[in-house]
Amino acid sequence: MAEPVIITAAIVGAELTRKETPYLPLTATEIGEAARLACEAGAAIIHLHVRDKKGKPTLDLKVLKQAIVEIRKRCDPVIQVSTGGAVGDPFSKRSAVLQAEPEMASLNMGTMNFGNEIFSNPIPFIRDLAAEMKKRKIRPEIEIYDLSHVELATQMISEGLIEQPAHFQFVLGIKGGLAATVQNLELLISRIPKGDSPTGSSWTVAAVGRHEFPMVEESIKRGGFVRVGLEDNIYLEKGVLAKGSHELVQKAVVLARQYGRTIASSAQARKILCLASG
Ligand code: KMH
Ligand code: ZN
Repeated sequence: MAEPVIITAAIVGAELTRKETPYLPLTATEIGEAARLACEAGAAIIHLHVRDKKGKPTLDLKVLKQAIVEIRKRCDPVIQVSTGGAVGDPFSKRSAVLQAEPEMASLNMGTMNFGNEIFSNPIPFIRDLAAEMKKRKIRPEIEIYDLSHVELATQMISEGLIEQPAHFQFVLGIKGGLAATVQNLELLISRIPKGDSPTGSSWTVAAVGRHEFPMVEESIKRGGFVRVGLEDNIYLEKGVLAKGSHELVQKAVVLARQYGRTIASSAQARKILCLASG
């Protein structure tokens, strides 16, 4: 029997602006509301970036903590903070978000072209982040954009720097990373360590733009988990803007049910992902 589908909602992101969609939440209150709607729709995890007063991406700890407070007032998702930040953010600030003591954080596994920019993740920085997460009992979500990232993660798992069972996210369709194809997804699934737990490593898929839902479906079919949300895709259908990440979560829920999968609550997600709070 496949496990319930853990749905992550990436509700803010760091690249998107209100020019692309008026539905992007920016303030702590808006982020809290967007999280509430996403959770009511079926999200168990909120992947979190935050914005400053001008709507620009920020890693300011105060702003981050305020958004977490507003989310916690309304709902109880697993909060996964981004250590990726925005392209070009300094490493020190990207590490400092761990001081917010989230249950999970993203761990990006390599320097790469990211659209027309460079997303910088040198190995010493990745290792420092992983060590800090381990120390603070924050579960990493290992962000995989390329096969080489799986190789590095596997090495870090074998060293004990990332604890098993590891949790992977396959980010597909970024210009500079692996394309969002079934062949690439199957390759990645076949290459992640099986782990010590009965279920082995867990994995989820985030595909960008028009690839989001085709890859959600492929993941659901194969027993995986999914991520949707404005960070990755702003359209519900071709030419129809989603009025928030919750509409994308609702669509993922419908797809999951079509394949006989149930939807994980945040309590189930905490157990499945072996979070400290689970
Ligand atoms: N904004 C991207 C450069 C993460 O959250 O860890 C990186 C990103 C990944 O969004
Ligand atoms: Zn992100």
